[in-house]
Amino acid sequence: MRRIRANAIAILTVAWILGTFYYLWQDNKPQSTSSASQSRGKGHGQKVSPGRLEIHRDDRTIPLILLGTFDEKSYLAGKQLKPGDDPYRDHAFNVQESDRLGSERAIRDTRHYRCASLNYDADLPSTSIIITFHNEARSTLLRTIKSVLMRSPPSLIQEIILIDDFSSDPEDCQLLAQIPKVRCLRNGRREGLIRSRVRGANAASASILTFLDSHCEVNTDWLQPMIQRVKEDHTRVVSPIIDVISLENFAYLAASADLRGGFDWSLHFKWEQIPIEQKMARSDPTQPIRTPVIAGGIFVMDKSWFNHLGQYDTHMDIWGGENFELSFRVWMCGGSLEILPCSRVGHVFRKRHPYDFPEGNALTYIKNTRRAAEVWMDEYKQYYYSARPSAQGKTFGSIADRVALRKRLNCKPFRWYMENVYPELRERVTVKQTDSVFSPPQKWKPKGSALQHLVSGLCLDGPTPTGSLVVSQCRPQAASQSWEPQIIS
Ligand code: UD2
Ligand code: MN
Repeated sequence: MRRIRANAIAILTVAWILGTFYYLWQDNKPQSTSSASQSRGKGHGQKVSPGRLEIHRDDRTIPLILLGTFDEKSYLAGKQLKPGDDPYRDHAFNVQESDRLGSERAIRDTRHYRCASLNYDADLPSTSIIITFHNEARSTLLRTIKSVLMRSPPSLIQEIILIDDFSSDPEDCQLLAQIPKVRCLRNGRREGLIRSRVRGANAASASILTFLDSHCEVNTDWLQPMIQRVKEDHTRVVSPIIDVISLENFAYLAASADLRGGFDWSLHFKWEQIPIEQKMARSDPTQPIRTPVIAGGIFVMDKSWFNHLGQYDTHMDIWGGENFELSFRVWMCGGSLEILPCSRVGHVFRKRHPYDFPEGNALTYIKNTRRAAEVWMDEYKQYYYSARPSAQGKTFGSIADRVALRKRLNCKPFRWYMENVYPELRERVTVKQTDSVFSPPQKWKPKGSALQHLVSGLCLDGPTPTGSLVVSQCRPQAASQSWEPQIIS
């Protein structure tokens, strides 16, 4: 008996020692990007894991030659927070903390460790980086630029085009043009990010476009995986995993690698888990993740493909909705969207817009998303109106040129997108009928769905005494106007 007990203790001791060694080994291994806590900002928050800060071997002091005659000290000193000022007021992030970090810093390499052993073509084409901004903080803008110069192979950076969207101080942009490869284009009036990006794309001299927000920090080898994918197939539009830079203390946090872009019927963007079947099928964590939509700000796209597909809808104003329009267009007109886990870019996600919208925030978002829904969503646009009743009756301008574009490009119907790219959206259909909201059966295919003319205020009504169906003014509570979707095969 005593012998058995001694053996058990010995086995437990060995197991404990082995466990301790395994734990230490795991901790020393390059970090993968499992999620721990959650941080959200305007629907763009991602799951993050804080992890350790490691000085990365590629982070060297930037050779002076890369900055040319640019005097970064006086540039940063030119705009300082005054004592007593609210550090969140102008940028909706803690600018004091950003200024304290200065123009560059080491960040943790947040990629899966297997990414480091991937190889890319030696002759990848170069890219024009396009960054539009309106009243960006100097320290975040400069860190974005310097991170690009420091963490990209120089031969891949053709130029960095800044579009100053009529910021209050023209020098924010102009002074940066002293940095070699950096160009500054200033709008003569506020255009919004959509028209500004088109201006930048038109000015670009490289065959590949790379869009970035003005408060990013790119991570190790961020660019090569994206350019490689686009080089192999020019119809691919690719994004990195977008890591989180804390708006409070500017900590660089790894985002989960299991997320893709999604949305609900109100055209509200959200990060969502990759469907379980796809997750199970992913044996290689370095493989691209198909995504129904991209967040919008950070992506790489072939320039001739961008032009062929109609750039952006330039009647969209200021901010919002352009990511849906672009995503639907790419998928439905012959391309694809993917997130590349081996490319990581940090971004400061905010909880509010720090800038004004001349027509108001809500109206602008409605105008932009209505344009996307009207041009691309076919009969499914009724679910958009159902989820966003306030969009009804709001002006959105003429969409004739975008409808003509869709026809010219011979794009597939939205139903194809629903069935092939984002079938999960179907399960989320909620149709407002009278006062109740109901969800359709799980396997419901919205072919010939119950009709409700939400725009005109007319509803499908019936059956009449003669057994026919009519369209009449919507009456809440009217049983004759209450419909359920049915499967029509
Ligand atoms: C996200 C995208 C953003 C854009 C937006 C939807 C990411 C990381 N960000 O919002 O790129 O697709 O969704 O429209 O995916 N800006 C201008 N002029 C303006 C307003 C904004 O140049 O009138 C600039 C701004 O300085 C920034 C960029 O546009 O560099 C995006 O604006 P944001 O950072 O406020 O948008 P964000 O990240 O909330
Ligand atoms: Mn942003």
